[in-house]
Amino acid sequence: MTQERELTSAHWGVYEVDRHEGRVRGLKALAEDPDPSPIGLAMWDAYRSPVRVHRPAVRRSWLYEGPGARPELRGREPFVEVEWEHALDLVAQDIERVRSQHGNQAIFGGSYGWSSAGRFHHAQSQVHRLLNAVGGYVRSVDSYSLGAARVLMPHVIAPMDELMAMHHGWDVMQANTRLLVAFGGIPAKNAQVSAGGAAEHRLRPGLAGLARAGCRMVNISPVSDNFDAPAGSVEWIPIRPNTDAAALLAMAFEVVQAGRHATAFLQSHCVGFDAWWAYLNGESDGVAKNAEWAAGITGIPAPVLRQLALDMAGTRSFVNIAWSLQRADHGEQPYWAALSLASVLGQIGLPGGGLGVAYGPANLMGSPHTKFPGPTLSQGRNAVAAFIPVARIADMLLHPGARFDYNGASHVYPDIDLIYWAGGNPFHHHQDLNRLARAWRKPSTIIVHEQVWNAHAKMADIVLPATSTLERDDIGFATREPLLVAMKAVMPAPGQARDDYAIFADLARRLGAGEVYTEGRDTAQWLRHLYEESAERARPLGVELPSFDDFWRAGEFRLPAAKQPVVMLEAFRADPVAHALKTPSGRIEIASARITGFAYDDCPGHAVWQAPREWLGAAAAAVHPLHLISDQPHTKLHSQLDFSAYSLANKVQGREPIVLHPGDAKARGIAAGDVVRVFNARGACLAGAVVNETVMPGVVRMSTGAWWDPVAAGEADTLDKHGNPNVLTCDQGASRLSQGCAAQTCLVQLERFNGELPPVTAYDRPALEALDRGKMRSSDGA
Ligand SMILES: Nc1nc2c(c(=O)[nH]1)N[C@H]1C(S)=C(S)[C@@H](COP(=O)(O)OP(=O)(O)OC[C@H]3O[C@@H](n4cnc5c(=O)[nH]c(N)nc54)[C@H](O)[C@@H]3O)O[C@H]1N2
Ligand SMILES: Nc1nc2c(c(=O)[nH]1)N[C@H]1C(S)=C(S)[C@@H](COP(=O)(O)OP(=O)(O)OC[C@H]3O[C@@H](n4cnc5c(=O)[nH]c(N)nc54)[C@H](O)[C@@H]3O)O[C@H]1N2
Ligand SMILES: [Mo]
Repeated sequence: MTQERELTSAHWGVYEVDRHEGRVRGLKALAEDPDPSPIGLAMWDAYRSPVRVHRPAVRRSWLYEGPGARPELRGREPFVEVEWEHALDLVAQDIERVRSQHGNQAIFGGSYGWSSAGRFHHAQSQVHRLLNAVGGYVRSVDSYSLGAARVLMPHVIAPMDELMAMHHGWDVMQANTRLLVAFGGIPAKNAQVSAGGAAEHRLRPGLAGLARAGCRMVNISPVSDNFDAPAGSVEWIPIRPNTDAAALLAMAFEVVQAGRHATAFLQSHCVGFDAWWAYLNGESDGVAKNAEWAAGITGIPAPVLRQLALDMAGTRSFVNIAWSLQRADHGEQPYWAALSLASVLGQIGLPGGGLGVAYGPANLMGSPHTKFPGPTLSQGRNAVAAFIPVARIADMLLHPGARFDYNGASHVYPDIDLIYWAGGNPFHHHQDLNRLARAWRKPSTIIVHEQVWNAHAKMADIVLPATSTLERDDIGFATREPLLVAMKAVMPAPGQARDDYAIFADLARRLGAGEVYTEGRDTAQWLRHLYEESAERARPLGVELPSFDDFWRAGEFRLPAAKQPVVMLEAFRADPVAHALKTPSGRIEIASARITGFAYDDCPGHAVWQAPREWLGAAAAAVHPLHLISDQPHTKLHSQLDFSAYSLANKVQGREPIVLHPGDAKARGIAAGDVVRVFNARGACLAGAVVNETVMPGVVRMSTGAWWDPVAAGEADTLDKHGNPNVLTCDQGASRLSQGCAAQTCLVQLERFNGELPPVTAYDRPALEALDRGKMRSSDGA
């Protein structure tokens, strides 16, 4: 095999390296990708930006006064650039300090985030492996993506990862589905990504095919521009944010009331329908959950909802539910209600029927390709038992020793003295950033590996510069994608940046765990080893990989497509005994005895409507009358590449755009292009007004991703000049069951910003100083 083209992989896609007479000129779209993402093309220029971290750097007070010195100055005082050897000695000494003084349970290595696409240089796996090699760390469980659903769904149907990987292929949908009802749209912007790299962007062609096949498509959503089917093929039904559970309950009620429910399926494949029906028809609380009831909550006219429910019962129908719906207070309920509605309709397991969780959030769903176990780095064993649900990080730091509920048990927040983070950005992703900034003062030491001087790096004590995916060899692979990619370095690392692996290998040696961490392999040997392990696992599935040398020479390997069309839950439908689910009953649990047993007031034993803390029907809406949706950005992945030309071109006067309805703009004297101040009791930020009717009145939409940029650097409770919606969002768990991220439950007010416009400084480097050896403490050794 010889190499015909040179490929690289990012979460946004597989790209071709554009090489001319030996010199790389940039990246270009993969020839066979039907809908390539422009985001990744921006990597080539962006990774040479001056915002990259070039040298190891230590916060001044921490360096000269020691761990724990003046934590309130994080983000505000200069960094001192030091040699690699010095920096690694400091990190190693501090890990030893914490281990001997407090034990490994004082080290937080949750380190949540996506980092880069290659499967070996996956920063999070690397940091977990390092910390496990030296005695373990406090970990985080679940994700910001799917906090509520990851905990709920295994109790009532199946783990989310299994469900996501078994969606009907788009071909199956096109051949069978006649009515597709989506809650929260099916946006191509989100399906640009798949963790590890999408080689074939299928969403837009998939929806176009559905339209051609005459499938009726309905979008129940507070915004209209999130369903990327051809123009004119989608009916939009606006819904008040966070009220979807009420709509779903009413749809189920109307189907049963009309006698159109699938009694046989409910008997053979489900448990708990009777208990749920007692609630739906008002036996248990005196309120029938009919379409009129739901209209008062959701704003959807009762006849519209009733007719839609009956239409679903009358044809091959599918209900799709975006992940954003569960990223909310009581976020379990729309998921459980959608599953219960799909069960009442009885089409789960039929081609093109049932429930999707979901088409849209990533490219994975709808793939016709074989599920194949790709290369993964083992993280080792963690000797520390303590953990937190991922979005409870500020609670943990603020309330060490306090108890919290999670998934049927009570746990205690550990007392953290050292945070070690690689491959994620909490000052982008966490809710109520002002609260996080206060919580961030708790530990004595915060160590971060970063590529760029974002807020996360600036808020650390020790910053170690990491390479990007274009600067190192790796293997690119994403679940149910067609290509395995030999990612070869195409540009030099900037300054003294090093691979996370190389950093951790040197650190492990200092901590006496060099052999455990590296197993004696360098990067090239690891790539070969991971590839060969993966080839072993593929063989029983009938997938024969070429030798590593052949793969590396060819630069890519095309995986075979699945032999059969993929039909979601087909086997379970055909034989619910032989293919029982992993739920306690082996069936779909419309009511769950186990969850009932947890006795949580905020998540009872079947799907219910409970008003969220903040919504348009809440009393608080009198003061903060707009519901803020902070969705995923179409110009980047989270905060990654926020500084790229492609992302910057989308900003309004340098601020993140906020979309508002013309009526809401007019009432506040706001015109398109104005800078506005968005605020509530938790915080305030600037944003750039975009005025149109893609959002319903009372709703504003600002995507995540803008780097946090407070007017007083690093300081909580000052205006964010740039537009990170997380200064506004609420940092409380979805429920006692999941403790999931509830970012979409958020009321705000906004006004025109008339003051002098402060410049955006998010992409500036912090002040950097040279080492002053005279100031070093004698014990520092270096
Ligand atoms: N309001 C609101 N907030 C949200 C959400 C929302 O919907 N609304 N969504 C949530 C969701 S679903 C998610 S997944 C999170 C996103 O979570 P984030 O943590 O914000 O996003 P990531 O893309 O994971 O961040 C990756 C970070 O790792 C760095 N990085 C990339 N490659 C490497 C590498 O090789 N080595 C090292 N050391 N670093 C690297 C990047 O520079 C970047 O800072 O945000 C959550 N926050
Ligand atoms: N380009 C790009 N793609 C991404 C990401 C990215 O950062 N950039 N992030 C990736 C990650 S980590 C994740 S977890 C997924 C997330 O995938 P999702 O969570 O599904 O994505 P969102 O864009 O937050 O929300 C989807 C839609 O739901 C709507 N919505 C919000 N609240 C409600 C509600 O209460 N009811 C209804 N009916 N609709 C509502 C929003 O308007 C939005 O259009 O996306 C992935 N894809
Ligand atoms: Mo996510």
